[in-house]
Amino acid sequence: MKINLADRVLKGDVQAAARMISLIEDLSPEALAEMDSLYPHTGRAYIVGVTGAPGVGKSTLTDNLVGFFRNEGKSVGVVAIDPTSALTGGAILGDRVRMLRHSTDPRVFIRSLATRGWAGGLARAAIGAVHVMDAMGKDIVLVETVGSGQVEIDIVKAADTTLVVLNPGAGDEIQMMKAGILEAVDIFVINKADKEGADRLKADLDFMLMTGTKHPDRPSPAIVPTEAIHDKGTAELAAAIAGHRAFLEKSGGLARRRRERARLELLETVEGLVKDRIRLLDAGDFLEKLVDDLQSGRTDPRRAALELAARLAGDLNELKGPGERWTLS
Ligand SMILES: Nc1nc2c(ncn2[C@@H]2O[C@H](COP(=O)(O)OP(=O)(O)O)[C@@H](O)[C@H]2O)c(=O)[nH]1
Ligand SMILES: [Mg+2]
Repeated sequence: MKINLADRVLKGDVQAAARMISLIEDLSPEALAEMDSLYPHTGRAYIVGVTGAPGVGKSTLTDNLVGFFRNEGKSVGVVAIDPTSALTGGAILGDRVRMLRHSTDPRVFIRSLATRGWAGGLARAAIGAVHVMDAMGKDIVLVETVGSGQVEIDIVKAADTTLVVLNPGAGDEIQMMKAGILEAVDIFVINKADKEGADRLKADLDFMLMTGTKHPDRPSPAIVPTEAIHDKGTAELAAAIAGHRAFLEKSGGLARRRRERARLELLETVEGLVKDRIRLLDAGDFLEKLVDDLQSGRTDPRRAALELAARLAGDLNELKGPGERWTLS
């Protein structure tokens, strides 16, 4: 008997979930069809993003939080993303080792995503993996991502609460932090508070927050010192996350954030569909012919673009039917 992958994920089947995430990671179009049937079952998990430079202690902190939430009886998913791992080689492996503590716990599901292809693909895969963990019934999904431009910003947008992890001595770093990240910070974590300069960093952050712009959906971010290697500050950090969540739920900010996320996901999916289709056209001669016409002055960019758009509309219309579904026998 064949059972759909998505149905197995919904029952919490770890193997099916792992397979599904691999398919998403490979950007397999068939995985998208499976995702269609998972999507209605998402939106229950609370998503916490953990971001910051390599080596600040994100994985150690994430591991501590997993332990804390498990003690509260919650089930937890972890998506660890490292766009730099192709260069450094060992980062993801390191994460696996650090999170080994929970790897045999059936209520913890940990998945690392390595970089494949372009950054947009990785962000898409990460958001897909979060949906899978959400649909399989995890109460909390932690998303660890290394600070690296666009991927980081995209992941940050996908979280309900975003933690930015810094270390003592990072005063200059906060000056250079990308605007897209800074605006999205809900909690600053000063990890390695055992090292010199933690108080100084806290003062720098306090000053920055005092002078920065305020946003109704964002209370001034909490600043939490931690010593992740000693599992110190974990309860305080979890309390800050719970506090932020309570604020969002009470103010209606959570619903607004999630609505904004749905909008973004819709627009990004359209963009992805159109780009993929243009790439397919690129392989044929339709595009080349338009370029010829354009170059020889037989048409103009706007007319050529409309012609291309009409062709894409026809191609995209064919995608509207129910997609192929993946099955495991
Ligand atoms: N001194 C100190 N070292 C820490 C602390 N937390 C993590 N580390 C160490 O920092 C290194 C990087 O930690 P990791 O969690 O892999 O950082 P990530 O790259 O941000 O995921 C490891 O050697 C940790 O043991 C801390 O609170 N104090
Ligand atoms: Mg890590």
